[in-house]
Amino acid sequence: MMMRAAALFSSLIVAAPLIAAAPSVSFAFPIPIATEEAGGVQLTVVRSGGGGGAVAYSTSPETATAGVDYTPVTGTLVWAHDDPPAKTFTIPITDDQLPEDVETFRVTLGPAAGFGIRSPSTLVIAIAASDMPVPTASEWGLLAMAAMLAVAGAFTMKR
Ligand SMILES: [Ca+2]
Repeated sequence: MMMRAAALFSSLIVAAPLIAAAPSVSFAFPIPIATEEAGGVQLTVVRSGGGGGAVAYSTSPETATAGVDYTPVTGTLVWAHDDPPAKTFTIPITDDQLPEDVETFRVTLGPAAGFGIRSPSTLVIAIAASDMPVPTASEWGLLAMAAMLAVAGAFTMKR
C-alpha cells in the first residue's frame, strides 16, 4: 500500500512539469476600468509556457451598447516562438456629453491555435459613470436649504 502511494506520488511529480509547460493564454490582472475620457481601454493577454500560437478576441455588449458606448472589436494576437509573454489590444470608448451610469460589456478570448485557454478568458469591462448633470441654480438653492435645515436640526438635538 505504501509502495503504491509512493509510486503514484512520484508519477505525479513527473507529470506536473509537463502540465505546467503546456502553453496557454489568459487575460492578465488587474482588470482595468474604462473611462470615456481615456478614449479607450487597453487589455493585456499573457502566454505562459512559451511557444508560438495565436488567440482570437472579441467583444459583446451587456448594458453598454456596441457602436454607441464602445467600438466593437475582433482580432487575433499572434506569438512567434521567441516573443515576450504579454500582448495588448485596445477597445475604443466613446467620449460623449451624455450623462451615463456605469455600463458594461464583455471581452472574450478564443478560439486559440497552439495554445490552451486559461481563466480569466472572459472579462466584464465597466465603463465608469460620466457626464453627470451639474445641479441648476434652483437645485443649488434647495441643497443649501437642506444643509441649513440639517445644521438647525443638529442644534435642536443638542438642547
Ligand atoms: Ca458620456
